[in-house]
Amino acid sequence: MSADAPVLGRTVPAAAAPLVSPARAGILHLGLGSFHRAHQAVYTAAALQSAGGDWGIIGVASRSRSIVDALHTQDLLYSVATIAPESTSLTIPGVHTDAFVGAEEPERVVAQIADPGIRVVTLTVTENGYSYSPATQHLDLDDDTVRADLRGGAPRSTIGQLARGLQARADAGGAPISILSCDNLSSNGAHTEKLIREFLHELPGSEGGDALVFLDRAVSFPSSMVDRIVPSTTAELRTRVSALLGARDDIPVPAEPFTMWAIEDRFAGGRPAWEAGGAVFTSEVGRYEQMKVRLLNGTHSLIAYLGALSGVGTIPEAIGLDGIESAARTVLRDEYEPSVEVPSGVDIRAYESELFERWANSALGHRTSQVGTDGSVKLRQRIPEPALLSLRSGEMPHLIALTVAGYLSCIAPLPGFDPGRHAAAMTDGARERLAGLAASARDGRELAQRAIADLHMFGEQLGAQDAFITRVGELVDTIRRRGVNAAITDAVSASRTITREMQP
Ligand code: CS2
Repeated sequence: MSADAPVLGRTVPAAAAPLVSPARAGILHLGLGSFHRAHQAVYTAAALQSAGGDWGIIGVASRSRSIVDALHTQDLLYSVATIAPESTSLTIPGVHTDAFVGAEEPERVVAQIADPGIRVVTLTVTENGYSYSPATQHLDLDDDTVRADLRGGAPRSTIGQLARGLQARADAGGAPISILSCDNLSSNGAHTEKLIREFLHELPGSEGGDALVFLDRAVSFPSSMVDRIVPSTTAELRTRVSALLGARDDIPVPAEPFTMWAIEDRFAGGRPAWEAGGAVFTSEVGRYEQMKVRLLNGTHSLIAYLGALSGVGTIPEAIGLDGIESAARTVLRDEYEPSVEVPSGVDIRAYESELFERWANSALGHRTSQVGTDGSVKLRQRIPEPALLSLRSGEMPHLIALTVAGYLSCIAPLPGFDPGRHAAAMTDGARERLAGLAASARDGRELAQRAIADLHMFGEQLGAQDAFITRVGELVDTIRRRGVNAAITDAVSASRTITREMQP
């Protein structure tokens, strides 16, 4: 496709037409990244196609002007490229009615939340975006942005924007609304509600009082579990999609064919018919979250760190290595699965074998560095509880320990160890701090002690488990001295020994 091809837009003929073209918005979405565009946007388009309704989406990018500019240039259209191993198909959801940058127009975020036409606010702001302090287990009152938001003025944090928006909505008549978190956090609805309430309680005097009464009366916070693997877009995909489309699309989103959304059906102000796109409304969202965050995400982290340390750039390449596949099967069956209550009607064996097919989708090109990014926040959701369950029943979770050892080796390599370029490409808010600890650590045990026990990276309870910390330290040393394959063999065979000993 030549650079002067027509740019995708509502009046530009293209091989795929937008599925819908809503006149009015009913949803405000915070976090206009690729995941939202390949997930909630697609479900919302299906809902509008099947049942209509004023459920267009106003998309708010936290900081990125480039996505907002590109969307406006393309009449708010973009394609989702569904990439199966043998074929790629294109869909243009067409559900967005506007887009802007939250950091540039925070007052507009507040005004939109107050607008009675908006009845659902959806969020994909990542695990990092909730201003939550794991140390206090409350809203992070040491965070400068949160403190500034509490003092007044235009709010910059997501929780500040939501709380100020709900205050303004209460003042404007208090029409019912739902706040729907779509991030990989357990009990994400209750978590979001707790943080917003804490923000309102922290306001001086009785300033937050009316909003708190409004929350009791007319605001709901359903939990939801979201699932679809969405890699970062690439120049190659832009070219391929533009050629298939016959029009230039600068912001296509690649996604796997699999998609899942489990939602608690508690919507104070109504909701789109998302079931038309296959969403499951269920009272068992907690079970779905647990299953997904541990089996998919927990194992994904293991594959990403071991893969990067093996020198491979993508998840399919990593799971294609025998040692990593065997480590992934072992962690799933022996360490994650026993900690999960399977939702009714889900066939866990089928779910697991589908996971291996999804990870092996080589056409998708999902990068180990993408999954390995932000491990300091992601792993906290994925590993402490299953690890503690194993430890309390007298077993060592060797593969979870290996996941942590892989993470530390990638982000905080001990002096003299080079984890390679895929590990170097992982970004992490804790990298500098951990690298500082690693620089003066004598060995893996000392590094693990500092990260897990002193810093409480995975919470206080795991920080008190000496045997686990020692095991992580040993595996860090094995990776450094004998290589990642030796560490995989060691962890998998130690885990098999336990399993055999337990058999009658
Ligand atoms: C991945 C997830 O980057 C990661 O940590 O585990 O983004 C994963 O691809 C999605 O949760 C799949 O739904």
